[in-house]
Amino acid sequence: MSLLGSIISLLSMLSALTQLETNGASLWGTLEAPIFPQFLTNNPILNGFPWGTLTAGGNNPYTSAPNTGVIRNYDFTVTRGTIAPDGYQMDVILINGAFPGPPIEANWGDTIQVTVHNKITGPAEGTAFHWHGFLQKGTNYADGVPAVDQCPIAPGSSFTYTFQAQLYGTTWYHSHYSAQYTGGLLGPMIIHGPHEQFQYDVDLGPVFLQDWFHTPYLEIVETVMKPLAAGGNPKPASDNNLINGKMDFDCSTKAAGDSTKCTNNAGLSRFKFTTGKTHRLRLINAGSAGIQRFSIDGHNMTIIANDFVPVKPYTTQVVTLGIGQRTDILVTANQGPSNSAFWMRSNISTLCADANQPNALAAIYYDKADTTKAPTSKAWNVPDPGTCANDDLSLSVPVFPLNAATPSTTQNLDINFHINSTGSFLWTLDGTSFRANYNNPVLLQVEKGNLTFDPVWNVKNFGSNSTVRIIVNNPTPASHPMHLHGHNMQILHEGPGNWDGTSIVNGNNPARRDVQLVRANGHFVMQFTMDNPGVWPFHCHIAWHVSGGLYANVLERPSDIMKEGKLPMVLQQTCTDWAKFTSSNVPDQVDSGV
Ligand SMILES: *[C@@H]1O[C@H](CO)[C@@H](O)[C@H](O)[C@H]1NC(C)=O
Ligand SMILES: *[C@@H]1O[C@H](CO)[C@@H](O)[C@H](O)[C@H]1NC(C)=O
Ligand SMILES: *[C@@H]1O[C@H](CO)[C@@H](O)[C@H](O)[C@H]1NC(C)=O
Ligand SMILES: *[C@@H]1O[C@H](CO)[C@@H](O)[C@H](O)[C@H]1NC(C)=O
Ligand SMILES: *[C@@H]1O[C@H](CO)[C@@H](O)[C@H](O)[C@H]1NC(C)=O
Ligand SMILES: [Cu+2]
Repeated sequence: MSLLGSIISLLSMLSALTQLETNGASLWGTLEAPIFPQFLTNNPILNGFPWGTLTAGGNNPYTSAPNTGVIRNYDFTVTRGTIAPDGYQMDVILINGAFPGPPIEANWGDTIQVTVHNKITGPAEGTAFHWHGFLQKGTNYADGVPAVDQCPIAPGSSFTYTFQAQLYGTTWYHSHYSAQYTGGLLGPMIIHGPHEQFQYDVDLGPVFLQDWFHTPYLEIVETVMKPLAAGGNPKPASDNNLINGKMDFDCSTKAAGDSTKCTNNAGLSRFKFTTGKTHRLRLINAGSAGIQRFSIDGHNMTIIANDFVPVKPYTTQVVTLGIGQRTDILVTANQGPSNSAFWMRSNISTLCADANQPNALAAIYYDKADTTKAPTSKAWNVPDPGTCANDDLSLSVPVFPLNAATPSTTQNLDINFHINSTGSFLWTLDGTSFRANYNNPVLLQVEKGNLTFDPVWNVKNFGSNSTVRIIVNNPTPASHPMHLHGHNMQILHEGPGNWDGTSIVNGNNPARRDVQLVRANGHFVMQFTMDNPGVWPFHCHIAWHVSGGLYANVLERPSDIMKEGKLPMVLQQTCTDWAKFTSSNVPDQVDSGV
């Protein structure tokens, strides 16, 4: 019997563990989870739209964010903890005791303010939080990448991030300190905005898809970075796949490791559908390595946004998400009577990542279904094409059209790897394997007018170009979800081999998003408008690949960074606090640092 088969045969919808034991102080995955909007105490949605007459199709999202003047405050306390999301007990790091972390909710144009208290002890560890996909126009310093925007938040210290929700839709936040987010520091973000091109009845909120490892993250990073001859392995296999932080695990398999830590039937995530109504689900691949193929038995999905970009609605049975990518879908509960139940599935593509138990399940119950019973629905038969690529680029047509302007500069940034002289496997972008200097953030150095960088910081200075086109050739046997901070990339082309130098898909309105998969032995071509002075990471979002150096810093309009004036003094304070911490604790930076 397959692993999944044995899990289903063990399956009872009665969990063997409490919610506190599996997910700490989180309600995600339970029938008690809130629907949205929920947390907006001052909720202008209830009495008219805060974005007024702005529409998704009629206003340029990059220049027309409203300024609501509303501040959404969140307070995050980060501590170590022990939970068993899938029944296998793990030492993790938690935000306010919850896994996944608490949702952040705001309206387009609100200011989000999050204070992060680093209470990680035993042992102490730095941290820094990134807000994935936000433009951070005028607030580059709030982007949260250690060694780029700030020094790590030292244990015992706090840091407040303040930035505007300049785009809207679905995203997530996560630690950008080493591979720390894979140990638990992550959570969803929902930004409400105009959606006149589609309507729905119920916003079910985030659906976190996450490959899960039964080894603490730091141990995995050590294995990834170790010389190959000493047991190094740059491709660790995941142990399970979670939906909203939950899945069962079969403790009788040899992957179970320490069986004293393992409990069967930890409990699956459950969702409630209202019969006849249309539901919005916000899919987020928040994992470490695996590509997710998401589907709901018996139901079509209508795709309405990819990353922070509303798209012309299109229908599909399966959607593919690389790490960091989001897809918002609409699903109508019209495939049976009101006591129906169906499986939600998310499969890790095993042709693209090693996974011991790749297939995640969650239960969807129509209103009158018996929630103590497991669904019995059959999966769509849509075989994995095995390309490790995103779905057809031509389908993703932004609601607000922007054409592909002629670039003022074009640069190749090839992906590759090598084994260094001491035997470790390292990834390179444009020939350099990135390594962070936690004590000397790039942005702080640029502000002082020093544009001479350590070569291992892999800084690409694009000066004052208007539009930059980047060709990423990937002659490696692995696919990579490539993420650019501070921008939506226009994705001009994607495919096997090298780019032919001319082909562009939907040139008058190409797809835009902030993460794009480049397939194994393939390429992608993207461009972005240089309208956001700053230092913007461009990197692979596979945790183990960025640990291995698959990362560059895009430097945009440095003279404008200097002109913009002084950075908040609290940034320099992070370095003072970090220097103080490291004078008595020497952190062992085993990986690239980001
Ligand atoms: C799903 O969509 C396809 C078109 O893409 C259509 O032919 C089919 O009838 C739909 N199925 C359901 C169950 O809605
Ligand atoms: C996911 O995996 C299950 C179990 O192997 C399979 O039945 C199903 O068809 C797969 N779904 C997709 C969309 O590949
Ligand atoms: C090779 O890479 C590993 C991992 O980053 C590092 O610890 C080691 O110092 C590197 N060797 C050399 C000679 O730089
Ligand atoms: C500029 O920064 C580089 C890299 O951090 C450093 O080596 C150099 O000394 C700095 N130059 C000046 C003039 O401060
Ligand atoms: C544009 O970018 C290229 C690097 O691709 C750089 O050499 C050039 O100086 C930049 N041009 C301007 C006007 O800054
Ligand atoms: Cu990668």
